[in-house]
Amino acid sequence: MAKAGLLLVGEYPQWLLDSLETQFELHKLYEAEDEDSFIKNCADSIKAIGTRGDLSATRELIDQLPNLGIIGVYGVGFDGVDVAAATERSIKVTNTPDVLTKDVADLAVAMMLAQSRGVVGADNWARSGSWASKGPYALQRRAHGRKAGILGLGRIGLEVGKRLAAFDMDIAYYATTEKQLEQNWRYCSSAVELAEHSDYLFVTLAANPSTTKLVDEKVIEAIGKDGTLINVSRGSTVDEAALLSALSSGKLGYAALDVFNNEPAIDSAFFALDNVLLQPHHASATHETRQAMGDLVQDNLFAYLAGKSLITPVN
Ligand code: 8YV
Repeated sequence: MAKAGLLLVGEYPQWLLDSLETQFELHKLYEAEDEDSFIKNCADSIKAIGTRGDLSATRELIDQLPNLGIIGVYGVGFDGVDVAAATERSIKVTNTPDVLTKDVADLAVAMMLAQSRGVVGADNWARSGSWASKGPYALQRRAHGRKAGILGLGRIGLEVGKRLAAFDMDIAYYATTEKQLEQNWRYCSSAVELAEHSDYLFVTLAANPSTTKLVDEKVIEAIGKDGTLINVSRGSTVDEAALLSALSSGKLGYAALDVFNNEPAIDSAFFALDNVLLQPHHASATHETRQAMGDLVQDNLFAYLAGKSLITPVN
């Protein structure tokens, strides 16, 4: 019997492709010269889509696949998937939560420290010989003991907060409702209130229509000329034009960003700014976590083929 078709929207690690191929016929849409004809040629055989947190599965694509039963996301964020369109046809959607939470939180804290202490610039200073020829590197900014704000207290936000507590930071958070926490973190009922509290504002929101540009001009300016915005969620949660304007004018002091609009071809205006730390959307990109994410997306897809319960469904 012919293997079920798996339509891959974006690249997966080779080890994962090799393993998926034991049970699926792989169709690599990202290699197609003409996507429309590629899809038409394999549409009837496709039982599953494999996509990623930074990629999509649109209603237009879903509607072209009459026998589609599952969309597996290699990532925790499924904002690129039209879940409503999938659900209308009882197509299941799965993601890879939990296995990446702590690595993402680690990088968020690393970005705070790298930005506040000038780690990248200091490396360049030492490596270029400036230390010998020009003397000590410029003084930087303290992180421990300062005020931290966590915008979105889901799995990742909670792990960020646990890490920041070890830095003796005064922690507050924003969520749609106040949470019953073990920690005595202050609840702020708006993003602006949280920003006004924060020296370091961490964006750990889930990306969805209600969080699009939640970090707007008012929030950005409330962080202030001495404050730092740190984003490990999605570019869509921040008004990027307002961010660039505030960083350029000094209304916002600093930023440390792992996510952007239009990745990977991000706005070149970022490149001219010396008060922003740029990271290439790699918060989950460790060997261990990407292995665990791959295992989980595969476990979901194989469970679907076997008619078993899915491990991490989102609908
Ligand atoms: C990656 C992510 O972008 O988990 C997510 O939603 O954004 C990241 O883990 C991606 O999913 C893996 O390539």
